[in-house]
Amino acid sequence: MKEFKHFINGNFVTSKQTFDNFCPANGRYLGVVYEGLESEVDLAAEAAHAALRGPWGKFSLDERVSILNKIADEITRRFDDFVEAEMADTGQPRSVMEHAFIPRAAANFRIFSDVIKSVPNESFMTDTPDGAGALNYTRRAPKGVIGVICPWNAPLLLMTWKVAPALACGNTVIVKPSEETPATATLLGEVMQAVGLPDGVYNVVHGKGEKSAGAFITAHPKVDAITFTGETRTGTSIMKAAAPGMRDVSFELGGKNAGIVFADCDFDKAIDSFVRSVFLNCGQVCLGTERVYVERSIFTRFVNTLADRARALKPGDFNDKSTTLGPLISPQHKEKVLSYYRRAVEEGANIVTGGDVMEMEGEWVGGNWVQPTIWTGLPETASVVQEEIFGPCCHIAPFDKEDEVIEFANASEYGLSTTIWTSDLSRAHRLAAAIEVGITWVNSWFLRDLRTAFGGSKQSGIGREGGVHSLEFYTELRNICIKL
Ligand code: NAD
Ligand code: 6OD
Repeated sequence: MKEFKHFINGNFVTSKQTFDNFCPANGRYLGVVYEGLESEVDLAAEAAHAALRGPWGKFSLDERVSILNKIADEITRRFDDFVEAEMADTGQPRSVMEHAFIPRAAANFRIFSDVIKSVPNESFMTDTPDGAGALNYTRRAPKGVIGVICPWNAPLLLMTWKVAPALACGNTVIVKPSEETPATATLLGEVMQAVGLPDGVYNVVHGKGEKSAGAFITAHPKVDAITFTGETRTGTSIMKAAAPGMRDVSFELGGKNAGIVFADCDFDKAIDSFVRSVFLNCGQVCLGTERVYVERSIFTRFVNTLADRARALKPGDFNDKSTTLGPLISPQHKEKVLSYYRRAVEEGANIVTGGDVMEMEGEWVGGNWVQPTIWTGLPETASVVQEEIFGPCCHIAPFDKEDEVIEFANASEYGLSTTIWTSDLSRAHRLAAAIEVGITWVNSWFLRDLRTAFGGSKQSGIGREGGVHSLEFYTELRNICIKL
């Protein structure tokens, strides 16, 4: 039996309470997870605090850069272990793990080692009445102990997207992986031991949210700032928990992203891209497209072609390289997605394809499978068009005018990302300026340059991470004024 232990102060440790971990693709028991409560969070906070004043606090920039690169190397060396662990935890296909999610973890450490090495600090020469002047310059100091609260949908990618810049800037971290996906954060503890990261710099406390490790970390007075990826509702609770002590927060939250397809686009490339943006990771991608708007002249062709491609997706064995569809993360999430499938019918949707559970065979019967689903015919006010479902589904609506589709895209409380398909570059620029999101992709989707600002507008987030933007959150900028 596998045990998912906490990693505190450089050691793997257990605690009294436990919960079980299951594979979402087949319901197989994966092992026992130790649940961290107040005492484990206290130990991790003490260790993380002490490490700031210990050897880690004295690491030179070069030493930090060197250890970040060693972490990336060690993740790459243990690539297969990470792939296996994350496949079992999420049930998602090997191809997604091997080509996207696991390589990104190593890339996250490399990019922030580059950023921290090359970022300049500002300086000003200031005039003074005596004519001698003054020199102002800035230094970046680590913020301290960072609480890192993670979701389950791309566990290692999203966790290292926060841990790498936090360490690059000289902070220490207490990570709480999602209770659904404890494996890769634990494995990363082994990586940290192997590369010789000082004790207490990287800590993992497993557990749940309310009345568990999540709430105890975010409320802990020794946690100086909190970075969180997850649901907007959870973000609201965490913001309240962060208020005492005026702790800073960085949030990557939910989305209800619009995709916009003009008749002049490269149709085949657009379809390929929407197969990914709607169904990748079984639709459990915050950047995924759940609202698609298609110019009326190609609407029927687009709907039928995407539906054919949805029906051709191959669910099942995540180890099989030809598998293209994974399961939902949990029975609870499956029930949530199916409740939207039922609601779509109640709200008057036309079901183009899907709309039900996926009948599976053999060992996969025990997994959380639902059909890839496409609806048309709903009004923009329908809850299925307004609320984040986080499943393999989308609603497709026709549009006639550019202004009209901008209005549709912006009629959302969320503002994470959009994908626009057109060969008219002027139009692409106009739409990109008008749509209220943090990230716009034109003729592409989820094409990442890790130096760019990543984050959401409206209820999709607070702050930006990526490249130098991560330093805004993970460091405290100090100004020094020297009278000459
Ligand atoms: P979630 O909010 O349910 O849980 C995320 C984490 O928060 C988990 O570790 C959970 O245990 C913890 N948590 C829950 N309640 C807490 C509390 N009161 N205090 C402290 N911690 C608490 O999210 P999820 O279901 O794991 O992830 C899916 C959501 O994440 C979707 O809404 C998706 O859009 C969003 N997401 C956003 C981005 C982005 O970049 N904007 C990226 C990935 C996922
Ligand atoms: O690519 C990233 O940096 C990122 N944060 C992706 C988020 C994916 C959400 O599911």
